[in-house]
Amino acid sequence: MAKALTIAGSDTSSGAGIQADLKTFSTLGVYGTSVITAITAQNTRTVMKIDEVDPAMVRAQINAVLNDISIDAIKVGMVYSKGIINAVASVLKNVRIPVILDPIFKASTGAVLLRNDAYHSFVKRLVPLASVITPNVIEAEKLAGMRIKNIEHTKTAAQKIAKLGAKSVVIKGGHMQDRSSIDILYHNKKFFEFKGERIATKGLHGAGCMFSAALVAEMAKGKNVIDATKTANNFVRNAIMNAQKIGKGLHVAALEKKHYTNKLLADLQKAVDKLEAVDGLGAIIPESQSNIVFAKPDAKSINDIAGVRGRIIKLNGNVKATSGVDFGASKHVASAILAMMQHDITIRSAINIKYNERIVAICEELGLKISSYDRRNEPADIKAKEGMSVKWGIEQAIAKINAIPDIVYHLGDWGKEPMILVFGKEPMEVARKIVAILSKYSK
Ligand code: PXL
Repeated sequence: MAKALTIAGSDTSSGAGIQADLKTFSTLGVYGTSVITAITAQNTRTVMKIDEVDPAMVRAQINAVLNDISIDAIKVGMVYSKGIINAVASVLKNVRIPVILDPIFKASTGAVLLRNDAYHSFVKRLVPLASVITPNVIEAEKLAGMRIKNIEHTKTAAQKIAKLGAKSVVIKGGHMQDRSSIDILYHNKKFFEFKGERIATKGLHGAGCMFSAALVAEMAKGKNVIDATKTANNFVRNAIMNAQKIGKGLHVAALEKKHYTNKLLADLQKAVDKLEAVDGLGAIIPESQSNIVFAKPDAKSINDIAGVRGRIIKLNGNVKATSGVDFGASKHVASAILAMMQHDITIRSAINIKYNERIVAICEELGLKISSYDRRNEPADIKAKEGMSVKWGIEQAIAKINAIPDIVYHLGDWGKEPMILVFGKEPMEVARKIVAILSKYSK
């Protein structure tokens, strides 16, 4: 098992710091060890008190771990004081394990997490030890000594930070004002961009810690910096989309899913969990990602149909739901189910997957009933009406074979990705069909 070490501060709210790091390591299948540099008393609203750990104790903790456990990658987060920085640097300068340095200067709630009189030591002693440094835009501005207003500035700042001695630099785009959020990696004198739609949040705690911890976990597993950054970017988008209000203040980036008391939502969530556990399922997820839905028996509108809030996305070859399940969370797949239920009230669940001829052939081999429609034949008045296309397509597919199909596909159209819909009576049945398809597909 890959093993990682985080050297960071404790956060009582567990949204950030050591606690977030360990949760992230576990979720990504890496064994996490931890060295505590400082103890904070904090909640989602404020940091009330910080006590630093005696530097000799920090050194002893690091040695205790490294002298026994073969660690594959190390994260350094909150270090707070000159004494702690010296303790950490003096041990790490003699180890040959990749160090991912997350410069923690201030908490999202404003508290100082690196003392002013420690900044110089941070730059001189820790930054040169970093295989990767992961500032957000605000931290990058301080490190590079310049303002960052756009991507070009970000790239210049990354080069300046590399000159301080960090081998690779990731500047996280989350604090920029653009519509999309772009993480920029500067590595081997080249730039790599990791882009995504900006996610609206109501003030967030912990996302930065999870990003660097995910990067550490992936590097511990042996991924290179580029692939690890891509996964970390994906992973944190998930955690942000799934942010939870756990206290009265900032929401926290979260990996935990809600437990559903509503039976229909719980059944759908169970199927989502099953899909997440299927190895290699990412291979049949379309570019525009997937959703799985489950309708109330008497569903009249998409608000009566539950789906994954966000999507089911490809992550590391497998899949991950970006959030929990809820009514009204799907538009397309839910519209397909509504159309289907007009013909057979028992068909209440569906998922969309990638189209290709091989998958259709496999469905045939499995004895599934298949139909299709051609989006290019769609009448203009239907195309013009939001949400009508899918209904029209399902009607066509049912009429074509004069029966209720298990599988409906279309070959796409201008700007529309070809797609397969897999139907069933309930989500677990749909999930079982997906597992059967994949097991033939990955042979
Ligand atoms: O989010 C940065 C951070 C890191 N480490 C600890 C923290 C915080 C933010 O509050 O408390 C311990």
